[in-house]
Amino acid sequence: MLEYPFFTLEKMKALLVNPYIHDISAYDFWLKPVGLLYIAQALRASGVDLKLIDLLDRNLPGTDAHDGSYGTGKFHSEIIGNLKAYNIPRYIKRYGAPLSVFDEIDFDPDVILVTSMMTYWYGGVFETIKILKERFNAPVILGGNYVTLLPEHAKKSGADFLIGGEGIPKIYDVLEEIEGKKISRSVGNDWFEKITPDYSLYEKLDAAVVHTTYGCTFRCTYCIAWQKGFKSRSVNSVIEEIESLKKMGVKDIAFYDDAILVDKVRFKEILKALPSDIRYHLPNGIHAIYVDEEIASLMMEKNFKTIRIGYETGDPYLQKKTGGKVTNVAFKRAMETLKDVGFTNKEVGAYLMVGLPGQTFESAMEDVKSVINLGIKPFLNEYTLIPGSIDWDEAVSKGEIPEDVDPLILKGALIHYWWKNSMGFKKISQIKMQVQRFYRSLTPNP
Ligand code: B12
Ligand code: SF4
Repeated sequence: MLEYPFFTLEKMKALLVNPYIHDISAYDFWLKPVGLLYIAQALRASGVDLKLIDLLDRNLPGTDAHDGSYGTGKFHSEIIGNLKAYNIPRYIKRYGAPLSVFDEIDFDPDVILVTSMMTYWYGGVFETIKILKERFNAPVILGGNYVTLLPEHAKKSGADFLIGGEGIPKIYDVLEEIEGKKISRSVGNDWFEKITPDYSLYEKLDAAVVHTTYGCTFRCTYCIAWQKGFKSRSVNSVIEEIESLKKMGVKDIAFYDDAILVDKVRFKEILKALPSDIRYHLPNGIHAIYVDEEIASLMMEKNFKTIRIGYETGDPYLQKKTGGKVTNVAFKRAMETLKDVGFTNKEVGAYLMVGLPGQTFESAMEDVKSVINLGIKPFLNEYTLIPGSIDWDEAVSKGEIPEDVDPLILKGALIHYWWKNSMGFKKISQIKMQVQRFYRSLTPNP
């Protein structure tokens, strides 16, 4: 447990904001602004007064958000625009609480910290900052994934300070600049072991996200998680965090790790020590190559309700070319192992990517069939070209993508309308229809 040191920032008030999403679709898969909640804990330890507005919190008053299963659910949303300028027949919506929530805020911050996640969600970040600037007279610091990947673009956000990368310890430097005095630095590069996300900022919390590792040891060409390096926490700190979430009334915990199975010995120890009476979820694809019988049985015993495996493509050439995290043999073996201990397609699903550069319609269709034949649900991810990824660098250097492209239209569901390296949205729609037919076949006729 962290010992809170002598405070030097006791009077500073920070408003923490998880911004709106502007997108054509969005769903709450246990979404929590984990990075911002880590920053919050670091600042709390320095004596800062904190208030959180999580605009994506479905428990906020005035929303018509709906609950789905196990703590997931639909966001409140409003149509705010369209994509006619790009010849794409889709509407843009604002996802998150109605604008009236800003009238309810009874807090006068000295500084405002805004987080960001997907690069293509920048519109929601910009709008949120604009509202905050109109409502409060305080400098805005913007951090998170979008700033890390697109620092130049983020200069247009309206924020006064941008912090890319891990955020700790840089946040102290920026607060010192704003305050003009020294701050007690409670954590440094060791933040991942020493602190946990500050969930006490939520009035009502049914579900929470936990990270047991940060970053990834693989190096896939379409991903950027590996650029974060790799850190892993001690078993004790993970279990302590989950025990305290349980005391707060949390019923569902989603692990958001990129590479939770990489150290199998450690993960098995975590599984053995996991508290009961909680449902566990692995929504972020796990690595097939590390699934073994003991892991599968422990996950069954410990009430894992959502397991997703990152299969992406069954084309051996593309598997290798994109980073080699999975093979067909490893995938099949992992599926059999999970089924042998009693998991069914209710819990287990495979992520399949569609629209990868070089992927044919026929091979993607084949992948859907082979996943269904294994008795597993396919979950399609339309390929997103991520700024800063190896694929991005290649596409920009070959002139296939203008470097100043609007990040919004790189999003999976949009890039396939226009990018010549993709099989195209018409073919992707056919693959989606195939998957929908399968889903309908699972629903009993009334
Ligand atoms: C969990 C996760 C998911 C979850 C939930 C996503 C969601 N809707 O929130 C699931 C599994 C559902 C998911 C799905 C997808 N994801 Co995802 N996902 C992640 C993941 C693994 C973790 C994010 C996280 O919680 N990190 C942990 C926290 C602690 O780190 P952090 O957020 O970066 O915060 C740190 C710093 O940024 C900083 N910081 C953060 N906020 C602030 C604020 C301030 C003020 C400061 C100073 C600092 C600061 O401090 C923190 C501590 O160091 C990231 C990869 C990654 N490793 O980050 C990908 C990632 C965000 N996802 C990505 C993608 C592409 C997707 C999908 C589109 C995949 C697909 N093709 O379908 C889907 C679409 C999701 C959707 N539409 O919602 C990409 C995003 C690329 C982009 N263009 O931005 C990432 C980066 C992974 C990748 N493939 O490279 N995802
Ligand atoms: S796709 Fe998965 S395995 Fe590959 S680098 Fe990203 S997180 Fe790691």
